[in-house]
Amino acid sequence: MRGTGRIIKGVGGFYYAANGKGDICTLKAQGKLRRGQQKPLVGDWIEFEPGKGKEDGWILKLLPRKNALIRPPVANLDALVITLSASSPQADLLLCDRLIVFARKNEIKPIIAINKMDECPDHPNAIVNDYAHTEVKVFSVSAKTGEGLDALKNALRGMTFAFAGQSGVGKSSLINALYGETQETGDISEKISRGKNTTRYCRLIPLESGGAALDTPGFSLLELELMEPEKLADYYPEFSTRGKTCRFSPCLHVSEPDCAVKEKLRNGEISHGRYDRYVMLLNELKERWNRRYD
Ligand SMILES: Nc1nc2c(ncn2[C@@H]2O[C@H](COP(=O)(O)OP(=O)(O)O)[C@@H](O)[C@H]2O)c(=O)[nH]1
Ligand SMILES: [Mg+2]
Ligand SMILES: [Zn+2]
Repeated sequence: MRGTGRIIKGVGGFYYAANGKGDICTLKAQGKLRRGQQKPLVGDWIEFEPGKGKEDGWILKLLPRKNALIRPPVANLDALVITLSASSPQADLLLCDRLIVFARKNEIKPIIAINKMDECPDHPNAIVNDYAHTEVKVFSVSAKTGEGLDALKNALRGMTFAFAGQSGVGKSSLINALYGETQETGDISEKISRGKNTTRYCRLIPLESGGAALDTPGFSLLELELMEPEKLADYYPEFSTRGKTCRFSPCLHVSEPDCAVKEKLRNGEISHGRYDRYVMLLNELKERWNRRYD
């Protein structure tokens, strides 16, 4: 009997789909899909025909996607929890901003979790202030003591989300603390991923609350998708200057005179840290944009 479900894992041409009743089916993609170059992704909602007995079933159709990422290869992601550490490793805010742009460009909601609060005697105000006007919610948490986890869990309820950020910030520990022992932490996972050739593996963990957690190592090394440099500011809501406009259009908000964004920066409505990192990402994009036909 036909059913609808969601792909939670893909390995060597086989897909594993959950049908929402706790059953997992092993499926193959129909030739029709492959010929149409519609490669099923983890996270895809599908129509499928389960196999009879021990046979594998077939994916019949991919349902429309909200988004589809190339790296990691996943569809229909709702939120990205950008994880920082309040102690070590030192928070990489350039990576954080890169991930925010990446998320927004793909219609994924960015959320910041500052983990290891148990090791931080003072509240990490600098980071919180830096993101005050960015429309990114910041949660201070500890996977070790459980501090702040309920609030984060509530914010993620019903969503399909992934944790991203530097190695060692506590992504795996947070997923474990939030949803039970679903993955390996620290050097165990590193040994496993080095041992097998599974650096690209990616798996969705369906949650009782209805959402799903994506378990993937694939978000940390990230180059922004190439875009016109002048588009970068569109992903910084705090740069929006309702009413006032920059004298030049387009304006990159760097050295142009009468720039409304720089005025906001002078008035303290944009954080200097965010702005300085915007200029770094902008320069990187400009350079790649100029070389795009090389
Ligand atoms: N003190 C403290 N240590 C933590 C916390 N969360 C994770 N760790 C430790 O940080 C290290 C890296 O954690 P892991 O979850 O593997 O990080 P990942 O690489 O981001 O997945 C491990 O030794 C964890 O025990 C926390 O909230 N507090
Ligand atoms: Mg990990
Ligand atoms: Zn400007």
